Amino acid sequence: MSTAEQIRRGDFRAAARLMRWVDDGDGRAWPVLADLYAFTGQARVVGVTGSPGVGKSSLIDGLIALWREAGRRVGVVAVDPTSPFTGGAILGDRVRMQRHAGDAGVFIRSLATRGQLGGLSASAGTVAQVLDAMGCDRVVIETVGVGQDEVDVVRHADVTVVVVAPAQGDEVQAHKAGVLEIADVLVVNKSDHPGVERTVAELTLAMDMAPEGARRPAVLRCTATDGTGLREVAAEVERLLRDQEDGGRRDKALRERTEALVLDLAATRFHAGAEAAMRSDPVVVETLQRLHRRETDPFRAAQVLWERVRRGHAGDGSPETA
Ligand SMILES: Nc1nc2c(ncn2[C@@H]2O[C@H](COP(=O)(O)OP(=O)(O)O)[C@@H](O)[C@H]2O)c(=O)[nH]1
Ligand SMILES: [Mg+2]
Repeated sequence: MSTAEQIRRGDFRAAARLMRWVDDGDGRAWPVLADLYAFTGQARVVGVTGSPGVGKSSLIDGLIALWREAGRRVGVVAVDPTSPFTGGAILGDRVRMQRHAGDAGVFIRSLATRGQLGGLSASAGTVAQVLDAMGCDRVVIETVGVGQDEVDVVRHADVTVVVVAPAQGDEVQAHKAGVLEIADVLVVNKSDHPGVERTVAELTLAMDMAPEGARRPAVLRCTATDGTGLREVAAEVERLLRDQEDGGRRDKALRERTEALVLDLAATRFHAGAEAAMRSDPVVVETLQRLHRRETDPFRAAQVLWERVRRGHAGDGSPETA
């Protein structure tokens, strides 16, 4: 049986191995991913993003329980590039979502590195596809909402939930800046903490003042640790997913996402080829020497590099290509 088939039949160990390959940028992942692609497109992907410690994992834990109640299979990809030590975030998340550990309808996977298949975003999107092919109908991508890479991750989501904690002082300003563009649902978690009313009021006001045509995410409060407000968050997510389906917007989004993935993958391959060429292609090496002697410039050098990689000379030192 092929690895892809094993994974489709729900072999967790084969799936975990594939995801590790994706995480490590190991080329053995490629043919398996290629075989799995035909079986993707069923899962709805929910991005959950926000600063470390706001309660994303706790919220996801609650959502998993509700989805399981509804008979859904759930996959989670946790991305935490701010924690290079696989221990921290991942063990933490495992513990947080521990009660689902023995449930065959839940698959939780953490990505530790940026991967080489196309950066963090492509790795997360790829792992989400694997979960999709495994038959998960809901896939959550948890990501720390800092930095462009992390924001890019939500491109793979149908619906993005931004989680914030009650703000102190000027924090609300900072929240507003980052969340208006990407949030479909805005969750003020830790509503058992002081400052929640003010935070909800200010965020609601900010959303109301959003320009015409901009997203107007619902602002919901929640206490992930005791489940207060959780059903409302889940209901809003499901409502948005249904809306997309009814409006035919889902297919369009899926097409855009798949094309973006192709771009990511192609760009990554170009980048790898270009790096190899800079070391080993005599024409490129010579061009770089001329560059350093100021006999050419970075713009022309980039053109030479592009042409050499495009024609497949990278790493090929044979005389006729030189
Ligand atoms: N008081 C309170 N604590 C919470 C709430 N949600 C999460 N926490 C706690 O906040 C800490 C960080 O939660 P976690 O889910 O790991 O946050 P993440 O880093 O955003 O994934 C943990 O100690 C949680 O128990 C909440 O609604 N109220
Ligand atoms: Mg977390």
